[in-house]
Amino acid sequence: MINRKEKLNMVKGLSGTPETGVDMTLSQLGQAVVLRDCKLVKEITESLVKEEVDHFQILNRGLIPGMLEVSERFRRGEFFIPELLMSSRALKFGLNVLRPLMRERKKDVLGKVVVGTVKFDLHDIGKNLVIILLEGDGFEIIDLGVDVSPEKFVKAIEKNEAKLLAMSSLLTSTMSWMKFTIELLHATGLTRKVKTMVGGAPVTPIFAKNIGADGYCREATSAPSLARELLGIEGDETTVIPK
Ligand code: B12
Repeated sequence: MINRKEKLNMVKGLSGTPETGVDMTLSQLGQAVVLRDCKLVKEITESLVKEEVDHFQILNRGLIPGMLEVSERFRRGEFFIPELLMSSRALKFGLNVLRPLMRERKKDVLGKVVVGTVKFDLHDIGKNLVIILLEGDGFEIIDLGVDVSPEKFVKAIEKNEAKLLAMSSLLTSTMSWMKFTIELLHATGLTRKVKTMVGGAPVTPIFAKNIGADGYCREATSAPSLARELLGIEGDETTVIPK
């Protein structure tokens, strides 16, 4: 039976270059996501927390690069859907360790954000990354899940008095539901109260501009700074769509 230390030594780390200390462990965490090893992901995340490594570092330099590497390998045809789903499950083991700690740390809520994948679309891996990053940054999240209709988005915004709506779409055939949702926000007068941001692989800055979204970012990692910028909190390297 191999113990954890031996197993860790066998995990090379994501980047090819030699690393030491925390850098190496973060890199190994990413590799454990790629290897779809739920137990190892949990163990490495817990050990990094114990070493008092910043939770954002664990996410941004460990778990998320691991998941992005998996989607890249999928794109290259090296991985298939089962691998992708198993890695996403492994990622959740890490997120489950971090989530309660991140919630505990960020007591001051920056604002409520309604998040969901649009109508007829069941993809949620990217959306869930956006959620954990926004939540970790101090936003309160109302997660509507997948296959969310414009009416459901509007109801949740009204009920929760949310300041921001974040929509995800992974299918070209469902992207137009972002547009329909923004149209409904206009019709109900909610655009005066709520900002919108959109993302997902097929979404582009031009599409975001054309449908009247307030912001777009390609990667989940930029979502917190875009959200802050849209709400006038602070922000930098993201795209607020000029009207
Ligand atoms: C996993 C997957 C599935 C899983 C979904 C499981 C789940 N729980 O999500 C399952 C097997 C269910 C599935 C089903 C289908 N899928 Co699929 N799926 C994928 C796959 C392989 C990976 C998507 C993924 O999770 N990537 C990893 C995450 C991390 O990346 P991401 O989602 O892009 O998110 C990143 C950014 O886009 C961004 N982001 C995402 N959302 C948001 C939101 C905001 C606000 C912001 C700021 C950022 C942001 O942040 C993330 C990290 O940076 C892609 C192929 C691919 N390479 O993308 C196809 C893909 C999206 N699927 C595709 C298709 C066609 C389908 C099906 C129609 C297949 C079928 N014939 O049944 C069904 C549709 C089901 C439905 N109604 O939704 C096509 C879409 C083609 C198109 N352009 O329309 C793709 C591109 C595959 C392909 N090459 O053909 N799929």
